[in-house]
Amino acid sequence: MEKKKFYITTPIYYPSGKWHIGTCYTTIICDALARYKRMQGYDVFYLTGTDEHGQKIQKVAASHGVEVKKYIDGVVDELKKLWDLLDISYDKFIRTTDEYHEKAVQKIFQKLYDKGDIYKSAYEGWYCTPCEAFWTKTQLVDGKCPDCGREVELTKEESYFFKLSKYQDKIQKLIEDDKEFLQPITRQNEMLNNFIKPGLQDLCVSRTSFDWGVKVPFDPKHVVYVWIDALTNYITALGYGGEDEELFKKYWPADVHMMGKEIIRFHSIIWPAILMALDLPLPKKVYGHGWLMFNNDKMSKSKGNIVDPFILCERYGVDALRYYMLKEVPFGQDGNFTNEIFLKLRNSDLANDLGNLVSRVTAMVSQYFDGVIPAPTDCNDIDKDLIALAEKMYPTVTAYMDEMRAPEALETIFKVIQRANKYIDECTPWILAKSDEGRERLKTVLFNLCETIRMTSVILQPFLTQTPAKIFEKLGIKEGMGLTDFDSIVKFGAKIDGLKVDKGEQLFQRIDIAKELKVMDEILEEERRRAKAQAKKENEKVENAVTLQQIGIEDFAKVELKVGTVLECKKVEKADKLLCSQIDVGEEKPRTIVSGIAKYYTPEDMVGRQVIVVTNLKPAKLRGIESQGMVLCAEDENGDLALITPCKSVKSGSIVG
Ligand code: ME8
Repeated sequence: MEKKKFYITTPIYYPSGKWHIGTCYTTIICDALARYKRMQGYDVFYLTGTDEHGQKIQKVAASHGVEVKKYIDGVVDELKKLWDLLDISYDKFIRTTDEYHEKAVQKIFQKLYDKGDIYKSAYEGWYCTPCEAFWTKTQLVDGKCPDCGREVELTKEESYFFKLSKYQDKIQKLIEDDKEFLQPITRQNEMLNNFIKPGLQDLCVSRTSFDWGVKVPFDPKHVVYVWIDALTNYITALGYGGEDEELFKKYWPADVHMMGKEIIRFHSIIWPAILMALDLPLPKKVYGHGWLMFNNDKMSKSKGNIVDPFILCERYGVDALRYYMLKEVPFGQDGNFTNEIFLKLRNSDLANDLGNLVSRVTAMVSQYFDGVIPAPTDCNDIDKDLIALAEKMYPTVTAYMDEMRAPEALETIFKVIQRANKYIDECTPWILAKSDEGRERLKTVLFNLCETIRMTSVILQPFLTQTPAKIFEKLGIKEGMGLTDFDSIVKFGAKIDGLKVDKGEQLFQRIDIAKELKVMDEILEEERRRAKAQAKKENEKVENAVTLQQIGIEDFAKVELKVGTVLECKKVEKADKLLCSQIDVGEEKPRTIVSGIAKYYTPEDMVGRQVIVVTNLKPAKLRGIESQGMVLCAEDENGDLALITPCKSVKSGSIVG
């Protein structure tokens, strides 16, 4: 039988390079869903990628003084490393600078133009560059972008327009009639009342004031509006508009477009209208999740929290981060992140509930049955209660995952884990082990516990990508035994007796929270220092880039360079790097010049040497000494420094040039 397909997408990411754990939220939730569906037997296609065109990215690259594509390549590599670190199981990564995508966007634009849904006019209005969004004056809030609150620019350009207004009724009907299309349900009124009912206006879909984008095929001084370029990725990635449309035929329409709530407008209004214009089926669901907040701030500039996913994963494990993200952001609402809640959740759920259960049970199997899981011998009411809960877990979690309620799904699983811990206390294995009769009963108890651990580990696989495999190893479960798939958790009581357990290491070490919070503060301090140094370096780069601009001879002639002879030299007190020299530059009196060369030259090295001096530099005070010029040096990229001297002795004051 042909497998049912499931096509799920994240938005394509701006290559901002500023990744924090909030930006990982969409990919992690999609990953859990994709893995869940794969385990259910669906043929899953999970798409993610990068949104690389537009004015914003062009400006960022220019500020780094780098060619745009080259700059983005580096950032995209970093993003892919991040997804690998987080075990994101995407099937395809699309870049909007991929040639096949650009060509397909041109085809789509042409098609809409030929159909009369795109027409040429002039645009006058407000543009928010950070959001790459157009606004009318009435939509602005206090004259600023209603989405991000930042400054907008008045823009006037000859532009192409998409007839969004033509689709007004159809879009309204879609949102009102198909209750499944836009989720969670609260978003429906938001879109209807704020955007659709007040009237959809035609959308400006081309720009001429910059050129980093897909060129309009029939008018190449225009580039396609970046949101049109970006939204179409969901079909071009499957080959739509290209030579091979097999994947498109197979997977379109998407089952779920997942995104943060700030971009629902684009996905639930503009995107369906484009698809309607292209006569293509609409996605089944557009889901706008809430944000991960840091002290009520969506952005990463949070005070006092580690938000760098690389650091968090390295120190506390990928699963701790995935668990937090999936558990702490409630269905469609915002979640909060603090170092403290993160550590507490890791301790309580992963180290105490799950980790302890596994280590207690494997230790008891080792101690009482030489490490071999015993077969059950009876089944009493306490057993039945545990078994019923474990068997209810899979259908309950599936129902929650169908509604994208990962927190409730995890809560269901952890209730079973907590129930198993309670079961140990109720059954008191350490007392049972003392009598022959008790040892018979103990066989059932330990079998039930191992089976509960196995079943919860099976269903945890889409959420935690590393821990379940470790648990299977501890239980002696190997691939190919049929004990790790969803079919094996429908009924309690798989054939695990006889397997040899291995207690091994703790899954999650308990963390001393007070101590660790201090360590986290130190890490943050170190990060701040590093960021400051990096920013300084970048600024210098930009400054250098400015000075490195070509200059005419008239500019060069403004600099007066002379040969000077060092008459005296001494160290500047309390300044490790500075030397103060008296240098004869052919004037009445020698000049006092302070130079940062003490690490490379001693005062004795300097005296008698000839150097090159910039003699018309404005005097500057260094450590209270007025320096009347600058001695020229060469410095390599390792910071090694050498004085520039004439290669034979010349008269002091000779002009250099
Ligand atoms: O919007 N909490 O890209 P993007 C939760 N290129 N999710 C967050 C978050 C937070 N604190 N911060 C960011 C774009 N995100 C466009 C999409 S699609 C055709 C074009 C989420 O890099 C955000 O909501 O700004 C979005 O889902 C994703 O990160 C990428 O955002």
